[in-house]
Amino acid sequence: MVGKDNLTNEVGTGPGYEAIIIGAGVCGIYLAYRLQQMGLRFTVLERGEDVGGTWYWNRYPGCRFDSESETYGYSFSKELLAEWDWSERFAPREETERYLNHVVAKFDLRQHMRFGATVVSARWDEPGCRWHIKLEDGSELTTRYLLTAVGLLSAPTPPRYAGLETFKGQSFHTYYYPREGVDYSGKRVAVIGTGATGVQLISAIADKVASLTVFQRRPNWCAPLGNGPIEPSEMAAIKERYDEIFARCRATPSGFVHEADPRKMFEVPEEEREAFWNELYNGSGFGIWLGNYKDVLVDEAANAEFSKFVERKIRDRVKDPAIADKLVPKDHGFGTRRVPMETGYYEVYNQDNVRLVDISETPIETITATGIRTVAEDFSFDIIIYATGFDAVTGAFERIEFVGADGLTLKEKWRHGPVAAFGLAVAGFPNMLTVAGPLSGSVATNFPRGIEEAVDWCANFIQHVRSRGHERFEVEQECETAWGEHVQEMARKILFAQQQSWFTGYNSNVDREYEPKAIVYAGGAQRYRKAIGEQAEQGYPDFAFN
Ligand code: NA7
Repeated sequence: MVGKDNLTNEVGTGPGYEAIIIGAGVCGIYLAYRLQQMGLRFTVLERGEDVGGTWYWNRYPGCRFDSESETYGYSFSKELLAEWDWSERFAPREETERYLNHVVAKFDLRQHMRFGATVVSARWDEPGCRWHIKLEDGSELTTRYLLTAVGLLSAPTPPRYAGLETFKGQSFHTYYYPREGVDYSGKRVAVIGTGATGVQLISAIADKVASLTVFQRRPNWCAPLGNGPIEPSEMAAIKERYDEIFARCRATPSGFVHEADPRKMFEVPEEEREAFWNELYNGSGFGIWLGNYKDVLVDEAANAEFSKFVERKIRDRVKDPAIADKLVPKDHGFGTRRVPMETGYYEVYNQDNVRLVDISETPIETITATGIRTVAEDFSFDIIIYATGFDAVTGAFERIEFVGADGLTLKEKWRHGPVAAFGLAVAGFPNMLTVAGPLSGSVATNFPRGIEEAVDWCANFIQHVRSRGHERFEVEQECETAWGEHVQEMARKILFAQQQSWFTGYNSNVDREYEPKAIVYAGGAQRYRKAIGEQAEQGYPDFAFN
């Protein structure tokens, strides 16, 4: 669909846009709302055929929030909050997609959006003081400001096994799950990957397939989601409490309702500790991760103790001790990588039709025409599903060729790891804001809570620039460097910094020219809010304006 604005703004045929937003997911939608309110001439370019980003693409069974539903909606409109009912504590994908469509319709944002619009390059034109944008379909647009809302987990990475193209059955990455659905009845299905996605998918399809073979390289620490319906009376009560709920989210480092227990684990008697942990395990959401004793994610001894507790749970739930043993992570402690939340995941391995193949012991050699060959065995499948993750945070940027003021590409600039002041602005890339980009405080949080603040900051910033008649802004190099150091310093304080996970830029299917290091801000939402808030209050001292 082509929005009405777009027809007059091809290069040479109109004045160009004041702003272009790339992406119509959770972040791009709210950005569009803010720019529309400010009266900018703008468009949103979206690769998908409709709105939703993550919630548009990931159509695999079991895909749902790990955020409490009532904390995931936008908070900017009381009317919107009052009219939307969530049906489950952790809403399924379909419901979130409906919600985002509702928001777009309610605020009449679709008129600004262009779908099936894949940006291939964005080149800064210094004399013209604007960005030149090229789309895959050959069209070219210009804009004064470029705002990226490209998503953190939107560049999927299939594995690099030989023979991938030779498989004669059906195969796909979870991100590109077939829109028409998949018929699993009577099918022999393989799933490769056991991150948050694989865990959701495996649990959802295990009883629908003839056989399921899970190829696991490294197990993750998973914990029960505790999902359930939200009854109408409960939803009504939630609506009464929205101010309180959002205030609570603002008061926690992660933007979730969960806040760490102020006590250190070893200060608490063992019996009491065990009771608390059982409560967390039988509770819901990320409470077990973010609402644990305050030292569990920072102190190795405390972390090891809690990991032992979760290990016992896994061993209790999986009947075969040898399989249970394979499901227990040995190379990292609980919560030092992203915790997949599950519903009946471990019990799946008690089913006769499910088999776990440990590919750290027997690696995959090749994908064949009929299935998968490991060093030990030839497997035949009808369907192979790759739940192999994403080129997280930077991947979506790198598939667009951004060329900055001095001719350097963003990819080249980020070769040794991404840099961006406050995760929002990159030196050498004027008039561009990387909303929810690498090193920003919006990434490792309850996403809508994080992006609402970042979007508000960006919108106010653009307002500042326009109202003073500036044509160009660029962040100072010193600020970018200092922010990069601060990000790493914060990350060193918690245990995830050295782990191989998407928080640290690790993905075995992508070549990196840097060792794992934080690519998201781990200093907490309050610290981040303070840093960007001070910039705004002081008139953006770390930016140059012309
Ligand atoms: P993740 O968390 O990056 O998980 C990817 C999984 O796929 C993980 O178990 C990987 O094992 C495995 N993987 C990746 N490449 C391969 C190859 N080549 N062979 C075998 N196994 C492989 O991605 P998800 O999609 O699950 O979750 C991403 C985020 O989405 C999640 O954090 C939520 O925020 C939502 P490895 O650990 O690398 O050994």
